[in-house]
Amino acid sequence: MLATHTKDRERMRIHHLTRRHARSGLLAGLLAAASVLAVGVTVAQPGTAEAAASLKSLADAKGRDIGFALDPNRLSEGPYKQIADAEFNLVVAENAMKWDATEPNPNQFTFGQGDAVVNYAASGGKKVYGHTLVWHNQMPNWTANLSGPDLLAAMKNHIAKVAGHFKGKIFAWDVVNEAFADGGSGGRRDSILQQRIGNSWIEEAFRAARAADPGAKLCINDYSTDGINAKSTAIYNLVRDFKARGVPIDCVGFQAHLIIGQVPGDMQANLQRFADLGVDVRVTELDIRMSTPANATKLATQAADYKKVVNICLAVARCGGVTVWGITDKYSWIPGVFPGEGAALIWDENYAPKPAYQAVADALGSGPTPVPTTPVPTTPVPTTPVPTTPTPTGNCTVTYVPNSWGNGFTAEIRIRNDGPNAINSWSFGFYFPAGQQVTNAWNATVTQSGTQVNARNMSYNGALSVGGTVSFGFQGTHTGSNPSPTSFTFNGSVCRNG
Ligand code: 9MR
Repeated sequence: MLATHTKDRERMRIHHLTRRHARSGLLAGLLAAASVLAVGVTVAQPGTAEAAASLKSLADAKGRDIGFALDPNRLSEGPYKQIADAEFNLVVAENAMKWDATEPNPNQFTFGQGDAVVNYAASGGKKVYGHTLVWHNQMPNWTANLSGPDLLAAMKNHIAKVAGHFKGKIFAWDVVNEAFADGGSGGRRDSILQQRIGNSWIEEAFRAARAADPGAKLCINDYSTDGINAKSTAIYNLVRDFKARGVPIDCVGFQAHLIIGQVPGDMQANLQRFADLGVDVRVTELDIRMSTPANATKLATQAADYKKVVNICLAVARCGGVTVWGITDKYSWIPGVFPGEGAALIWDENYAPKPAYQAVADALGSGPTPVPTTPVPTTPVPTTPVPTTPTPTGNCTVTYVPNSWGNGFTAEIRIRNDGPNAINSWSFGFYFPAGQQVTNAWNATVTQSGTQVNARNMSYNGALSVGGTVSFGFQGTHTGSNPSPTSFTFNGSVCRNG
């Protein structure tokens, strides 16, 4: 069932990719502009995010990588950068190092965006995973009409120049991406590389990459290969053949673009069988999508799935780590390719950590409970680090007191700002567990979308000192049972329940 589902979706995905890519520049600009308006000016708080436990510190302690796909243009957005800085020890370029981005015209190279990724990583001591030297998708137009020998020469030149340019800065490259066919054939994808160069194109690519940067590990990467199936077995056979013949290959990437509730039961066994061939493995593009809108049940399933995948990697000694394919649902590729699906990442569209954040932390950590990195709204740019209040379990405490009757209820909510900073405005969120619906509110502007509720301050109660409290309330309807929400976010931080 998974195979059929994935196959149909994949056809649609491939169909949309080119169109989506063409749109992406304009879209990026619009979204960036919109986000500044929505989020307001935010600045990183030196020291605060790093001081708290984070996914990064937990992964560092385990000696594994926790990575994310970076669009360097988003780093100007405060919350994005704050999370990127604090939560990850590995960076991969979401698009900046692909063939169309780096060689838009024959033998003319543009490394500005790729260099921005490398420089960002270097500034924060993060590893860079290279993605990707050769992929049938996002090839520049000029390659479309090349003959077999010319395409092979162009591919080898591309690899030599790109891997050469980044030599010494990339610890591992996806040399070849998505070279195998969907479905059960176990064959190669029918790409122009395959058609014009023939079977040898993959090993030619790996040999060229080794020559260009002998210090980088060389990986093959693909999707729908997370479990044991015809496609993953085809890659398994290729790796075994390369090893036997001395063709350079060091690692295999499993993208893990998954659907909630569908982590393959044999994923660990699959990664292990590759590791047993003598290559490293890693989860390279993890996201776990659902039909939208999200609700508490789907988010709980998603959290359990994230935890499973991280645990699978941790259980395989040669699994280098897990990379998530983006930070926030706001910029995920999924809704544009799978309409009606999304919410696949671990921070939501407002940068609030979802249950999956804690699940990843739980899987990674035996240490202290991490405080999720969240945007900290501020107006003045502080000249010195803001003193932190020691609040290891969160930045806020919430009491939620419902008063129910028949099919109606009111709820009074009291929030304490536990720091680290005084704030000038707030946004508060939760999910209703049983179909409740807000009808009117006081002391806050409350909106509801599906089961998701968001409250924002009024003009008179946005400012809260550290230790300060604010209360608001609302009236609503329920369908007979009125269980209280269990998890609340306040300016993106998960709160303690008081
Ligand atoms: O996330 C990427 C998106 O921004 C691009 O428009 C798209 C173009 O094809 O590629 C996306 O990333 C893909 C990755 O490079 C390879 N595996 C599948 C990813 C999602 O499509």
